[in-house]
Amino acid sequence: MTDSSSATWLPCGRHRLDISYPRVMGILNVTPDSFSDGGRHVALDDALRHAERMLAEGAAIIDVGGESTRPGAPPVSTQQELDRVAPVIERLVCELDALVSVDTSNPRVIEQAAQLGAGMINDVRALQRDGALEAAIGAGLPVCLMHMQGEPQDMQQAPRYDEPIEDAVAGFLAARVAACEAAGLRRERLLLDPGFGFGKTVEHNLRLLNRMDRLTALGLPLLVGMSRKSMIGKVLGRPVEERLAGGLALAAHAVGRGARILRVHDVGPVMDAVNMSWAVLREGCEHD
Ligand code: 7PM
Repeated sequence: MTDSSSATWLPCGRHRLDISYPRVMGILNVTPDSFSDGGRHVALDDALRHAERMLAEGAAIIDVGGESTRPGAPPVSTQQELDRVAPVIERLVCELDALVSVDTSNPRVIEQAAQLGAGMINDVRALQRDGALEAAIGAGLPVCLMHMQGEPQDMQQAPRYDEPIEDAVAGFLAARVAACEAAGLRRERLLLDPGFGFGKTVEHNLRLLNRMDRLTALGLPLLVGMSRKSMIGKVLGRPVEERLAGGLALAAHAVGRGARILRVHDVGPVMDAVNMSWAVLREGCEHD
């Protein structure tokens, strides 16, 4: 898996990322509820320390998000979002030389993050906000396009689909890829994400995971985020702090179904699950 002759490099600004094997993206939330409230600098230092630990545990990417996409969360202003993410991105890039992804839908945040040295854009709204597509083209960075039905405020109020969920998600993502390409965003810069938990019941999520072949068929690398999500809570009856083992099972499954980037909280344990699952997959291929 470290054979450089089979490497698939994703150019990410000052970095490049080999996605010929599954990689782990560590989640760094910088919403006010996420780190200690002992003043801005304490919170910033805590965030940096946490990122450093995730990198030491094997994370290839740190995903910095300042807008809570929690169901029911209030929207944040551009200035608020910038105030939260900009200092963190700056220090992650300068002090840790980290490959930083920015979890945002806001065109101003996309621009600013790219200027500060971020290497990837992660947009749960798939660049559908006014100006986001143009900002992403200007940034020249890879973009993760995620499927969401509805908006965080209402997406979990009895989500339903008129067709099989995998058709709805694949159709949406294919249309977003087409729109991005038509606007001048190169296909090689795109990643796709089914958006687990974003306007989906637990049954939708489980089916989507089983039918990920419908998404890999689109020919772009897949990113998935299931870490600590309520689909684990609902199946196992576990509160959020007891969802690690369930998340590891899902991570292993996602690798088996073709995911190339896993967005997670618990980097160390997930690295083991991912690498073990990948070892089985590779061994299988030797006999093809
Ligand atoms: C509360 C509920 C807080 C849900 C945070 C969340 C994804 C993402 C998020 C994902 C991509 C979380 C989510 N989830 N970006 N951002 N894919 N690309 O659990 O699944 O982290 S926020």
